[in-house]
Formats: sequence, structure tokens, C-alpha cells
Amino acid sequence: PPVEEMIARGHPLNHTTAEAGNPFVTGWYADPDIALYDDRYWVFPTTSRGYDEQTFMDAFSSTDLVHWTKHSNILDIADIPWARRALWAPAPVERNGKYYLYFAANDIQNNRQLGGIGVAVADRPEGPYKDALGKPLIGQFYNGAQPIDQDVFIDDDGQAYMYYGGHSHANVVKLNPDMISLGTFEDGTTFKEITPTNYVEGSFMFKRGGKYYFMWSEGGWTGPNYAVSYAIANSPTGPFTRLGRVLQQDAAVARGSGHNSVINVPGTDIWYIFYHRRPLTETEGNSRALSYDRMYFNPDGTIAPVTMLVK
Ligand code: FUB
Repeated sequence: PPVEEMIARGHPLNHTTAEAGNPFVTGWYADPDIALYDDRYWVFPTTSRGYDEQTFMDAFSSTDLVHWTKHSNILDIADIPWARRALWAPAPVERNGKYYLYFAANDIQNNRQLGGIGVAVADRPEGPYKDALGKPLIGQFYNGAQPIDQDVFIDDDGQAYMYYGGHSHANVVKLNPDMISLGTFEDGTTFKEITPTNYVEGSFMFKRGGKYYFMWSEGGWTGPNYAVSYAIANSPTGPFTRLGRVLQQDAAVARGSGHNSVINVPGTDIWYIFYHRRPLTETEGNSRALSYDRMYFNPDGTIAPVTMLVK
């Protein structure tokens, strides 16, 4: 929607953070990925409870980033024939009127079972999302990358890419226009390793000013020092050279901040980083809460460190 309309609705354009405050929704959720579908922002997170209880996903939507509506159970493990245990780290994208939600399912690293990155499709942002393939889109480790923590990015020329990887390795793949099959690069390969220094998990890609910004999480996700770093490249496939941290714990606000996504308010140079963090009162790994803050760019295009705010 036009910026003027969003301001009229109370959008916090020139505020430093959500007027709703952080966390901006109630409950333990993690790995938020934000999309803008028509005039609504949609946040798709992990239900943060431990693998055996992460059997469904909720979403949250808002027209102003302040007032949020909860959409319960938009994807359920019962609708994914190959999934046995755990859904997490969703990544939303829309193409040709279809809404895609990429997710990780099953814990193949620890359980040696079928699992990996799946894709579900819906006719509406709020679902219901249904498994598209009857099997994972990526079901094993390539280049050492655990098939989790994907982000899907469609470049200006229409080519879709998926960035993903846990276990300290990141890959990029091309998605075909059907969004449910993998393409190949010019050299005939399917999986390109792009791992930057310190990469652990939580891939995210966005574009600004013709440059490709790759973001990821460093540190252990259950620990206090989880943090987001980034690289800038001239191409969607890198090379991605680590430039430094964007988001890290603030001992006065929260710990374990990471697994982010980024959104630009259309028609502005206003950017928000969405992420999860652990309140200072919590020690349990899955006690993660959804937050967002303004993300500012320096004149040279580098990202200024994010200040985590409560209000
Ligand atoms: O939510 C489960 C895991 O925690 C994700 O895969 C990681 O990115 C970390 O946030």
C-alpha cells in the first residue's frame, strides 16, 4: 500500500521499533520469516517447543506491524505424509497467485530418518498449506549442509533461489518457475556451497541498491551468544565475505538473538529485522520470543548494528 495510507493506519514508519513492543506477539515462537502479501505483512515462525511438540505452525498477520492477528495451525504435520517428527523454520513466498511455504521436517541429523526441506502450497496466505511433493524437496546433506533453515528469494529477473543449511554449511540452489523443483546452474551443478566465515545456520537473502545481502546466524542456538552476521555480494551466488555482526545479545534486554528475516516498507528506505530472542528471565533453549527492530544502512551500504528495543 502507499506509504501515506500506511501512515494513516498507524504504521510505525518513523518509530524505532514496534509500538506494540517487543515481543510483538505472545507465546514461544522462533525463526520468524516475514512476507508482504498485498497489504498485509505475514510472519511465519517455528512453534518453539522442542522437536516432539513442533507438529504444527501458526502465522501472524498485520497491516501496520502493530496490531497482529494470529492464524492458528496453518500447516499441520498430519498433512505431510513423510513427516514424523518436528516442523520448523518456515520460509514463505508468493508466485503467480500461489503461496508457498518451505519448511524443515524430521530431525534427520539426530535420527537418521527421511527428512529435510519440504514445500507446501496454499491458495491463500493463511493456508491451509498442503505438502506439494509427498517427499522432501531436499532430503539429504549436500556439501555438508543439513537441509534446514531455508530462505527463498526471487531476483528481479524472475529467477528464484533457495539459500539453506545447518551444521555450519550453506548452499544455494535454483528453483524452477514451478517453485517445487530444483534447477541447475550454468555449469550443470545443483548445489553450490556459499558458506561464509562463522556461518552456522539461518540463511536469509535480500537485495538493496542492486547488491545482494546474505545474512546468517552464528553461535549455538540454545546459548546466549547467538548472533546475526552478514555479507554483501554483486551476485546472488556470492562470493559472500563476512562483514560483521548486525544483531547480538544485549545483556540488558535479551539473549540468544538470531535467525532473522528482513522486510522493506515499499516506497521507502525503511527496513525492519525480524528475529527471535530469549528474555533475560529464561534459560530453557526453546523459550524464544518474536521481536523486530529498525535496521539502518550506512551511506556506503553496510548495515549499522541493530539496537534491540523493548518498546
Ligand atoms: O528452531 C530450531 C532451530 O533453532 C533452527 O533451525 C535454527 O535456526 C535455530 O533457530
